[in-house]
Amino acid sequence: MATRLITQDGFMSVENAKRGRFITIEGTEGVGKSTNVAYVKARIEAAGIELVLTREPGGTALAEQIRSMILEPREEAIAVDTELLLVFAARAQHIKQVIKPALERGAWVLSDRFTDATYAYQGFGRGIDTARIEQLESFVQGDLRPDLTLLLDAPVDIGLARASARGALDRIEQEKHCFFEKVREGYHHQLAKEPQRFALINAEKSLQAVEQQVSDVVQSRLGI
Ligand code: Z5A
Repeated sequence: MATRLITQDGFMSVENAKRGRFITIEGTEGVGKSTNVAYVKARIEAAGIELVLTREPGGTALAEQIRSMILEPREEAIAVDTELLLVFAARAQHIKQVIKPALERGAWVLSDRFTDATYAYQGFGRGIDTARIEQLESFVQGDLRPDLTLLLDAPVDIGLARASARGALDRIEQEKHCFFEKVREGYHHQLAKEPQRFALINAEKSLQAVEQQVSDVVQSRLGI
């Protein structure tokens, strides 16, 4: 029996023993996240499971506005702390309005990026102290962490070539090559910290070979 609670800020919270699964997909630019998100979504839905597909930064109207603030190229340089706080402001809204309610009613949530991206981009890429990110992570997320994270990994040059073939680059995509090398290192650091949560996918291979690896992970880790 679900217990319905109204939290201090007026959002509905349903405490339910049958929490859904929270799956995230991560990686540097152009490694194939969007492509593989579509594949995982199709697998979950084919298993008859309710799925909420979402992304970060974004996932709600307000969080999507914050995404535009973060990604649109602009004259004024954004301070690294501002960028970090914007990412977590969007995440707070996303969690409250979308992720938690879905998980609590038993739906699965598949997010194109989540907090590992903050450790990789703002932590390793921008050089913000990891301890500061950890503080914000516990403040905004409490104990919410993904159950499974697919890390698509490929050399930076390959991903950037795939991404730039698509057209105009956003503010972060305009960073230099060495920035993305640090981001990739950040993802490997996250993987080493929590190997049991991650599934490492070699995204350098052909689309078909990548999909096969993702399919194996979906079967072995999610049982579908
Ligand atoms: N960001 C942050 O800084 N901090 C945070 O906490 C969070 C995010 C959450 C969000 O962008 C930006 O926000 C991101 C980090 C920052 N940085 N930037 N910019 P995003 O996630 O929406 O977009 P992205 O990272 O730039 O992803 P992308 O460029 O859309 O790439 P993708 O989704 O990984 O790739 P794709 O669109 O699936 O594939 C790219 C192309 O390659 C496409 O034509 C595919 O057909 C092709 N492709 C894919 N796989 C293959 C293989 N295996 N072989 C050949 N071709 C392939």
